[in-house]
Amino acid sequence: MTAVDPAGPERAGLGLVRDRMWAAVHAGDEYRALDVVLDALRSGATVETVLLDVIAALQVRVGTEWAAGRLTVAQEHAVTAIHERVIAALAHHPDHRRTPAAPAGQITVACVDGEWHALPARLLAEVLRRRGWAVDFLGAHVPTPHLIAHLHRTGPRAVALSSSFPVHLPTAHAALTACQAAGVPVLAGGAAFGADGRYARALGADAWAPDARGAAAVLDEGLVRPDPLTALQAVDHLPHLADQEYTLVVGARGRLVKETFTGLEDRFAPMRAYDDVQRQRTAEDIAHIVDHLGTALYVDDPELFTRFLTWTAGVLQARGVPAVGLDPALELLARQLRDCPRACRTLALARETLRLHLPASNDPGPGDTE
Ligand code: B12
Repeated sequence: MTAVDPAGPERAGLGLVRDRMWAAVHAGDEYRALDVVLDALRSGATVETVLLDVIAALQVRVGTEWAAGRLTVAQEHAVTAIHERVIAALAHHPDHRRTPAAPAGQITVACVDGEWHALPARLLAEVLRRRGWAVDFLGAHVPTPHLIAHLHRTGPRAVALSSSFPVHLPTAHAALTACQAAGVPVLAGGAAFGADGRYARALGADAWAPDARGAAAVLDEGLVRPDPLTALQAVDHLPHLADQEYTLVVGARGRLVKETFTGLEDRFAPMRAYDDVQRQRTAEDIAHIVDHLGTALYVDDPELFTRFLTWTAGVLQARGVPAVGLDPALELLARQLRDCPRACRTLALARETLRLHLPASNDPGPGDTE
């Protein structure tokens, strides 16, 4: 006799909804996408399931497809835009709108300054609303002074601070410390804080959750209001920053990018044939590498840098760009930062990992690199 998985039929049903939704958004058909969602709700799915197990899951798929070179940037934008409009349509749909008579409390949901990934925060905001919270959703890229002014004006129970791209972690640290100094506890979340929330803890957030359901559970339990004075003293709780390496890398960012780019033209032969667009992309890639190096130094975690490099190598390979060009770039950076032991260790670990990671087929052959 075979065991019956009680969640099986629902999982199978959701798989079908995701497939139909993917077909609709991939075709750029917003109306069909909304129909798919409304059908799913009529068949018994909850709005929260649609938000998290259909839309969020497909956003992750968008990322995977784009990284693999199977979706263009424009297609990624189009799919995200349709999802945003479907979320808005659901929030305002007369059958599914939810305005709690007596809200559980006020929560501010905001993205860190510089953070353009608003959709993860939007999903969180909608889930919290449906769980009974009154939510101020401030969207992408919220400058910290404006966030603090908003907190003083509205006095929420907590701030849910969202960040998806790790380079925003130093800014997130300043933002969360400022919120705590204003007496408002911070729940941190989003991919930037690490799959296990390690950077939320390192930066002193009051709490972290992996997803919107987890966030709702944390808020239901309640967060203690931080003592503003303790929050300000905790700014110093990253003792490794005393070596000034982070400050140096951020301060020298422009020069590091420029000299690495120029050096790469000498050291990496395929680059000499690059057209203007490819040269521009290379400069952007180097800038992202320097920014991630700075962030890894800030949180004192070389693995943050290695993860980004491995990801970058995968993206380059999917586009037929020789990822072996990353090694000379890292070596050039190490030379410029030879007086910074933590930076050199971080760069060495990334180079070692890339050597193990890159398949032999990526070798451009003798004479191509010098
Ligand atoms: C759409 C998208 C964009 C859009 C965002 C539009 C928008 N309105 O949000 C745009 C075009 C702006 C964009 C820009 C960039 N993006 Co982008 N983007 C994505 C994509 C495909 C989907 C994002 C998304 O909606 N995710 C889905 C949600 C559901 O994510 P989620 O993290 O699981 O969210 C849940 C939890 O994290 C949690 N949560 C979220 N916030 C919070 C907050 C709190 C307090 C709590 C408790 C929980 C919580 O709850 C959510 C729901 O359960 C991702 C791929 C991916 N895997 O996410 C890439 C991705 C995040 N982007 C990436 C990159 C590189 C960039 C750019 C640097 C590209 C570039 N070269 O310019 C820029 C950076 C912009 C910036 N400065 O912030 C990379 C990051 C890689 C890395 N190593 O970190 C990714 C992973 C792409 C990939 N294919 O691998 N991007």
